[in-house]
Amino acid sequence: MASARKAGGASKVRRARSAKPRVAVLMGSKSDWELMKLAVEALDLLGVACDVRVISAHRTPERHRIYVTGAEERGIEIFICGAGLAAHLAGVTAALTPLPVLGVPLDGSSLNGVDALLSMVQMPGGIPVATFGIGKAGARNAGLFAGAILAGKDPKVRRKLDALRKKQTAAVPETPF
Ligand code: AIR
Repeated sequence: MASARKAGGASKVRRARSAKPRVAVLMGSKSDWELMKLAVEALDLLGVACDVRVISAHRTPERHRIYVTGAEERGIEIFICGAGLAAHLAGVTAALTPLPVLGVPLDGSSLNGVDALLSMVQMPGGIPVATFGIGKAGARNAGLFAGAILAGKDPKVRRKLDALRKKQTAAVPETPF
C-alpha cells in the first residue's frame, strides 16, 4: 500500500499501517498533497485507514483504470478524489466503479478552483460524484464524510465521530474576545 509519505511527506499524518485501507484518497498531482492531507488527517482522527495515491485521469489513465477497477476487491469502500484545473479524476473514477466517489475541487489555478468545481459538480445524470467545497474545507469535509458513511455500519468509527463533534463544539468560544 502506498503510504502518506510516498505521496509527498506527512509528518503530522499518523497512519494505521497494519489496518486494511477502506478509503482510497487519490490526487491528480503530488502538488495536491498539501491540501489532500487534510482528508487523510480527518480519516486518521476517525481511525479509518486509507490508501493514498497520485493518479491523474489525464496523465496516468492506465494507472487510474487499473487502480480503480481492482480497488473493491482489495477492500476499498469509498474514493476521495482531489484535483485542480480540468478536474476529471472524480468523474472518471465514478465511471469506473459503483463505489461512492467524493470529489474535492482544488484551488491552485488562475480561476481559484472554480474550474475544478464545475468539472466535478456538473456530472451527467447516471454517474454521480458527491462534490465538496473548494480547497481546504472541502478536503477535510470529504474525509469526515467518508467517516460518516462508514460510521453507519461501524460502531467504532461512530464513537470516534461523535467524540470529534463533541470536542469541536466544546472548542467554539461563546464570545470572540
Ligand atoms: N491535474 C492533473 N492531472 C489532471 C489534472 N486535472 C491537476 C492536478 C493539479 C493540477 O492539475 O490535480 O491540481 C496541476 O498539477 P501539476 O502537476 O502541474 O502541479
